[in-house]
Amino acid sequence: MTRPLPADPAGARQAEDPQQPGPARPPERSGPSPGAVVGALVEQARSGSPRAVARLITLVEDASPLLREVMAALAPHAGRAHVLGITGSPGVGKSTVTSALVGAYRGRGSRVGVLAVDPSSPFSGGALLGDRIRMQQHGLDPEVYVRSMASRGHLGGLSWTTPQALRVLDSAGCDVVLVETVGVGQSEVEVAGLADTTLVLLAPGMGDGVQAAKAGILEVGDVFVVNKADREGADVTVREIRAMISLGDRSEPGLWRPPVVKTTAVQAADAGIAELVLDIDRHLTWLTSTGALRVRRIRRAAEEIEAIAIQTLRSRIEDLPRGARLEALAAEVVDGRTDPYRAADQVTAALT
Ligand SMILES: Nc1nc2c(ncn2[C@@H]2O[C@H](COP(=O)(O)OP(=O)(O)OP(=O)(O)O)[C@@H](O)[C@H]2O)c(=O)[nH]1
Ligand SMILES: [Mg+2]
Repeated sequence: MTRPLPADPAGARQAEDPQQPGPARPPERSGPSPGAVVGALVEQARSGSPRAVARLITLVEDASPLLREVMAALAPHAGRAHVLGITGSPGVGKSTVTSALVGAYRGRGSRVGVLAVDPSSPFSGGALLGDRIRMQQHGLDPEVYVRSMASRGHLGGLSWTTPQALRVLDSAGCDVVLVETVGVGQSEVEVAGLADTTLVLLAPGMGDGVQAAKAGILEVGDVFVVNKADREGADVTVREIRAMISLGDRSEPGLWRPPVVKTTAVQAADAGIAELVLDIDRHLTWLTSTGALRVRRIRRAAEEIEAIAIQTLRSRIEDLPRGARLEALAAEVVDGRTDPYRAADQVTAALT
């Protein structure tokens, strides 16, 4: 499916492209200003260059000082992509369903972005998603951008890098962006915070229904997918999920009632995928017509702003002058010369 975005290691970047806006390049050197370089990169990304998109996402991962300009240049173009979050237990078929969805969206001419967050299966080079053979069929498709990211980067993970990478893919003109996260810990709840539409995948016979209820993902699912429907027990799982959904408080008029779709993503025929796409479309229509889309996106942007602000404060704390330095204060706390509250007051006072 997909052509993986070029890995773009730092060394190769510098050697290949004299315009590469890496942080190592001193601004006073002659040549285009960082602003001009960012502008050119954003233009290239928007006109469909996978390489430019890859570079912009690398700037996100590197927390490059250029990000501020990148995001300013991208801002007017944001908000057009339908962001789909895909979550579920390891091995349930998230990558395979993602591949099938990419195929379906490409079939109607959409430009598609895929972010795989913390994939448990190896995800590099040509071996992208679960269904490698199908992937290779789309290997030369420049309208599909795929990138895998570690969820716990040095800046605190999903809450920081993933929304920024999403922003790049969205502003680069993707009609749909699929975000795959492994359903362990908090990531499914976090991905629901990012997505316009959250797909929760389950498989028959894994006790997934019960697990889903325990993990709280019944609340975050907008569309439930019982994948591996070729296996025994799929209908039982569908019934279980339907029953659990109807126990929730979502059946009031005007509220979205999450559909449960059966898929068999490994078959060439992609059983259920067309229906899944229709349900995803219906959800987008519901989001738009009720104003829920704007509410979700405002909440998402608020989290983004907060994450950036916290990050800024954190680095300013690290840069504090000697007297208020965190370690010095910590030593005073350890020695009993002050308490953590008074120490924290000193830190915050020094920030203003
Ligand atoms: N029988 C059957 N197997 C499937 C189906 N969908 C996926 N699989 C298989 O299930 C295995 C796991 O699929 P993946 O798509 O890698 O699952 P995943 O949820 O992305 O896995 P992780 O990213 O490792 O959590 C692969 O061997 C797939 O070929 C299906 O509909 N039916
Ligand atoms: Mg996967």
